[in-house]
Amino acid sequence: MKPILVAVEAGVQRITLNRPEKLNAFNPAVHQGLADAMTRAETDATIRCLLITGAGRGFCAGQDLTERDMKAVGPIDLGSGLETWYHPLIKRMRALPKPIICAVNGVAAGAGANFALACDIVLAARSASFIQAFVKIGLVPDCGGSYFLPRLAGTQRAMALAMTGERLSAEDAERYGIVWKIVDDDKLAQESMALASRLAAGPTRSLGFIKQAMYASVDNTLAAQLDLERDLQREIGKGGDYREGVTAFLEKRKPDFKGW
Ligand code: T3D
Repeated sequence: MKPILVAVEAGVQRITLNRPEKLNAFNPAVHQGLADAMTRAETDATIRCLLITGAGRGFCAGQDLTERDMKAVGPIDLGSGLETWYHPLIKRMRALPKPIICAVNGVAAGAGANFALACDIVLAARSASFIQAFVKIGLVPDCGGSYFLPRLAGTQRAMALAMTGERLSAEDAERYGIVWKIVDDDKLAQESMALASRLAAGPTRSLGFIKQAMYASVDNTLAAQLDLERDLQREIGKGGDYREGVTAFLEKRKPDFKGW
């Protein structure tokens, strides 16, 4: 069974984590599949939106805990796995100038939860849940969790979630601002694909710039952010989609964006 399923349809690259018997836990094969999918997304101009989801009843249970040898003599170096796999993945997702939608179909735990938070828009099935499971096995949040969570939910909630490892329901995740929308379980695949298709037919370059601006704002001063907006607007104004957008408005028709 392939650990990652990839299908491209109408400009959407759908990536399905596919180890349902292990709740789609990360192992090297999953990481390699994701790295390959990212390379394709970065280089294939026909891909204009990514949609990530999980097969079976879970989204992703984080690191496959059976991969580590607890009987090993001497200290275990968990940093190298992060450097080899997780960090490049998260950085590439953030830098990709195309939207990434996550459809969280079930439990998202540990690195699986934070992988979801690294996506640009998160939809969650009503039965989904999020667990900062790290503390339960004596670890600290990784995969960007200590960066994303306080920024999305606030320090108090992030701290409590990380320290208790309590399961957060989809309803509470929506209330905390961790997910954009909750969707009934049987509608998640359809609704997430509809959103992805809509974005894939959108002004891709504009969407990439929106992503850049929103993420930069977290660390920027207002003055720096105004400068960035000016630079991005100057650049995007030279593109075909801006002309098409305004022309379509004036001609009272739907725009036909080409993604540049
Ligand atoms: O090592 C490093 O590189 C450091 C980096 C760490 C990053 C991390 O992600 S640390 C956090 C790792 N993840 C966890 O600690 C979560 C472990 N899983 C759970 O706590 C529970 O499975 C869930 C709360 C997620 C779901 O519970 P439940 O009751 O719905 O399902 P289950 O019965 O526990 O799991 C179903 C199967 O998936 C089960 O297999 P079995 O017994 O039927 O053969 C279970 O062992 C397997 N599974 C679930 N999570 C993992 C896993 N197998 C390997 N690794 C997992 N993380």
